[in-house]
Amino acid sequence: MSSSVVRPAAPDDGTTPAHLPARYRAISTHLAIAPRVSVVIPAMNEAENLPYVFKSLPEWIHEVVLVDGDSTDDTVEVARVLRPDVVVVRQRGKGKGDALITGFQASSGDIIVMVDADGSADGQEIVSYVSALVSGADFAKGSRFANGGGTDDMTPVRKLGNWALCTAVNAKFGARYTDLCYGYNAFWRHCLDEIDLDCTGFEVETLMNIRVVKAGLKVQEIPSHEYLRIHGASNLRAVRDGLRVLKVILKERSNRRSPRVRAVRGAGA
Ligand SMILES: Nc1nc2c(ncn2[C@@H]2O[C@H](COP(=O)(O)OP(=O)(O)OP(=O)(O)O)[C@@H](O)[C@H]2O)c(=O)[nH]1
Ligand SMILES: [Mg+2]
Repeated sequence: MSSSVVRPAAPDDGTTPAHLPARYRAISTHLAIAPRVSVVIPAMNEAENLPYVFKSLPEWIHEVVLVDGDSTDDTVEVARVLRPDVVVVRQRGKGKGDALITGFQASSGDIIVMVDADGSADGQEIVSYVSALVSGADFAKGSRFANGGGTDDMTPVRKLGNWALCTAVNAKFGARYTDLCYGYNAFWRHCLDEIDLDCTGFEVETLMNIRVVKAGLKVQEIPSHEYLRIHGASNLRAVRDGLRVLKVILKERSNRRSPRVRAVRGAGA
């Protein structure tokens, strides 16, 4: 049977195709989206890394929100030179968790992507996160240990710690995660109302991963590659921060909400 459907030709450049309303942004020749994407970047003394981070961000994002943690180098100045439209906010308290919560509140997009400022995340992966969200996931959770992911940055001890904590979260909360303490994630803004973040430090990703499960949100893991920090030293202290993560797991366990299990493809619960 012949079809009379006339299919629009795929556009061959990055502009909005003529047959789409102007609010759609072309992401590739095969994908256009209406939602606005905010990239939230916590940064503390990352001036030397920002050129690499900003360069890897796709041009179709709506805004970049940089949350400065009282940097003593030129982090803010460099960000403004690289991207004059950057939204710079100074965090109120201390710690990465506090910075991210501040940045989420300051952002205006429908989708929020969390990206570290140390050059370990490739901004070109954002399309994978956004694709998962526009096709039905509530929360797109990066994973270095899903097929296709990887890490150049984790020591064997940190891998072991992350695995043990991830196993505990899976057992206690009925998730099927392959990674836990990873900073590259994306989600629809409505998730913030459901997970009600209240933390300050590096335990923030764990808290998010637990609360999205408890809230019954659709989680899809996105394979992601973590590169080495380019310049500077890590702010993470494995034992101190590992214990903070463990504390969050125990606290969330004793403070259970009834989970509604709705898995999308891959991990999540
Ligand atoms: N604003 C702000 N940013 C922070 C703070 N602590 C860490 N960051 C940023 O959070 C991101 C992740 O911190 P890192 O020090 O790279 O820690 P990590 O990625 O968990 O650990 P490594 O794998 O060792 O790099 C980086 O962009 C830091 O600059 C903070 O207190 N305030
Ligand atoms: Mg890092």
